Amino acid sequence: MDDKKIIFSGVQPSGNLTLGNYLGAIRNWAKLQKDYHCIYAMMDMHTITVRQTPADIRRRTLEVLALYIACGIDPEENILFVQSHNPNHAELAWVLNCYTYMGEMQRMTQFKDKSARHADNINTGLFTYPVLMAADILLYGADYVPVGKDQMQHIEICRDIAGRFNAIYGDVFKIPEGLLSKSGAKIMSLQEPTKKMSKSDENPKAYISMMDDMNVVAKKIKSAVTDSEGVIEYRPDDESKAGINNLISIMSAVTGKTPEEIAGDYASAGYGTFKADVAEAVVEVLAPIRAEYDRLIADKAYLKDICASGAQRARAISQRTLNKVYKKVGFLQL
Ligand code: AQP
Repeated sequence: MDDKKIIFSGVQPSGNLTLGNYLGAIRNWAKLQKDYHCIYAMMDMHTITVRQTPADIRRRTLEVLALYIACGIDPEENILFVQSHNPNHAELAWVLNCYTYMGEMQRMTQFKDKSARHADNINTGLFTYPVLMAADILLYGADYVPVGKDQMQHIEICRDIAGRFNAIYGDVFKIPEGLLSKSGAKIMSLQEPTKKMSKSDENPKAYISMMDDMNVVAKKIKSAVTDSEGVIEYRPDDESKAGINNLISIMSAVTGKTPEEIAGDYASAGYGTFKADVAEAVVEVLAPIRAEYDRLIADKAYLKDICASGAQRARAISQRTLNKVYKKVGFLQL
């Protein structure tokens, strides 16, 4: 093995991927593949922390893989696999559960949000989701985990769990670092811009799906909630400007200009003109990805082959970590 560092990340096939998933995560993964050994998974085990339709998870798992590739991730250079195809994730998660405190999990923002949204199904899987996520990362000795801002708290807890384990048993786990993208790290809902854009939002107008037709993408941006002030200024700390701040952030992420430059460009423009230009810029980025996705998703056999070889490679790497952990905690080795 050369001295390239290791990257691990993944997306849950819990809905159609959004512009937030793309700008906050996947787009950066493609950029990292030249300089790192990258392992990217379809995190199907995480999806069942919330009730799902089984056929949808199955279908979306291949859709997510096709999107990864359509976004420029090379399936030969990187390891792409389905989380549930590698049982080591569940096995390490169990061990780590025994080194994680209830109080730590109770503090997790995502647990609080999701248990409020799914009050009829506050299951222990939802509670211990960050422990499974810690196992996902630690199994591969990942140096960096590129994520959106919403997941940084889970990276912190992963570091705490790994550090605690190492303090007892010696240097078993590499302590990973979260990697935030420079722009697009938190794209907000188009309808409630103080909330993050989520693929499982009940209101489809709140998110831009990577599966939306381009005219739908444009329509959603044009009907994004803004304010009545009529001024295009970037004021990230002013909640009343959350809608305009979000559109500026999206424009910044797709054009590479800074939010201040964009606000300057549109200082004398109306919201209608600005929204039309944001829509055009987003469509310009998404349309070629969508065309490539349509081509890839037609070839299920190719996608399944990638899953099979990815799982084999992922198992080989992660087995070494799991063996070490089992030995350290005292499980009999034959
Ligand atoms: N709105 C967002 N802005 C920037 N980054 C985002 N990510 C998610 N939403 C945004 C990043 O995408 C990666 C994959 O996320 P995930 O699918 O594992 O789960 P999530 O963070 O819970 O995303 P969703 O869309 O909100 O899913 P649901 O609705 O199923 O809970 C992560 O790196 C995340 O930070």
